[in-house]
Amino acid sequence: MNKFFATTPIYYVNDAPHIGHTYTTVAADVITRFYKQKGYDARLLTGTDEHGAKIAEAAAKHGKAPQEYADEISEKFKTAWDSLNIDYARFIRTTDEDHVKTAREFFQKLYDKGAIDPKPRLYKGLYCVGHEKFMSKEELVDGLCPDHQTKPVEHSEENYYFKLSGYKKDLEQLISSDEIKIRPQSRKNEILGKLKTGLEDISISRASMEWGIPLPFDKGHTAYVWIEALINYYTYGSQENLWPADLHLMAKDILWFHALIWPAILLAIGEKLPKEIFAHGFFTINGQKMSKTIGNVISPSQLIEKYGVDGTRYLLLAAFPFGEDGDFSWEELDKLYNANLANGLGNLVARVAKLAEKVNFEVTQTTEIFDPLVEEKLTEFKFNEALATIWQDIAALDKKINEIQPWKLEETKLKEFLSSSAIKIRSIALSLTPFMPETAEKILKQFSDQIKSGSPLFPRK
Ligand code: ME8
Repeated sequence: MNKFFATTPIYYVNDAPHIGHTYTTVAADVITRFYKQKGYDARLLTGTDEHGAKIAEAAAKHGKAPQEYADEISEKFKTAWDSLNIDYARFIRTTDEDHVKTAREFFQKLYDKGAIDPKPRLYKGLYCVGHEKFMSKEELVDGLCPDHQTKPVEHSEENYYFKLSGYKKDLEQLISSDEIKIRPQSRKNEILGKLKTGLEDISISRASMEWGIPLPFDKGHTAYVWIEALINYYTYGSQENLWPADLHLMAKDILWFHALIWPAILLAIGEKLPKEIFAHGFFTINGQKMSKTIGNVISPSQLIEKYGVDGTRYLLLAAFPFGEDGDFSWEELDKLYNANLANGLGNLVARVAKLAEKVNFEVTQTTEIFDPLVEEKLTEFKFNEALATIWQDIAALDKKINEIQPWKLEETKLKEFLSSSAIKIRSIALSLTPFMPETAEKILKQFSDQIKSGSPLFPRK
């Protein structure tokens, strides 16, 4: 059996999940469900990133121990993904015992292979806790991290170093040849461009950060949280015989870690490399960056409450091209919902079902097909185009009904028309399955045997 192993980033547990995390997770779920539908052993790994300064500080702010705080927030992510029908194979936490064990073994291997300098040395730098990374002076704006509006911490301590600089040539070759496929193409070019300017060795341990995994070869240090977090993919993948990953999905903010540091440390221990890394865009809300201070953070439960589970899944991926930056606003989402779900799909299904019910129409042929164009778009991560393709079919059938006016046809002709319409609707539902699994199932059920009118799929807003 072919396998398909996809991952989302593991999200920080400093705060509850929002629409940003939801976006990536829904996209990853749609892709994984699509491969499953094609007959692959398709698995999705998601979870939470729980060690390091960012989490320790958030916990302290709430007067809690890091583990207690991580338990609480991690549960919120899990609940959110469950309520959104995310079909993950494993929800991994970096505090899980098996991950801690794998991470320690991984660091030991890096050390034994000579990829880590044998002795720590002084590292000085400006550390942004929000990013959990060092920032160069050029990246700062007026001395502040432009993403978090915070002043980075001056850091000066003995750290172990990973010899990243030695992997420049290999990485250039692997990335330019698509052996590690980085997409969209523009991001690949960006990474290759950055690579040209050179790679520096990186610090991979902390001497003063207790909330982390102690290094197996020096208990006085904990593992740098980013390296430890990346290993989560390997914890699950190697255990399940799924390594290498077929797809790491994320936004562009963390592509650097996935496209360069992650392959380098895998190369260092002689492991296989991920096949594809896809970085989608970053979106804003009403043109503004999402932030607690502005008060425009949208939670997955707010979306579900308003649009339902499948409505939310649809709207996130239909709103703008995947890969590019975009913008969400409640007004736009309402508009899309009414036009394409309440009208569009919902209306078409109700219309045909009503006609069929009147004449006791029974579906005898179930020859639906998954639209090959939708399949093509999905393999290229063009979610909004895949959906647009399905909605063209919806519009075409709607138009045909308006033209033919089947309610004026005599019964045999009407039944012929219903028969071909039912097959089209079933095909639409089949192609919709990875996006809107519950709705698709409902439609397929309704359009089998004797068709009956049902309650509206998407009540109008
Ligand atoms: O970076 N637009 O976790 P994180 C699009 N723990 N996507 C967004 C978004 C937005 N406005 N906001 C968040 C971390 N995301 C690390 C990852 S992996 C080994 C460790 C999504 O909680 C997007 O997927 O900051 C982005 O890459 C991710 O959330 C960052 O999540």
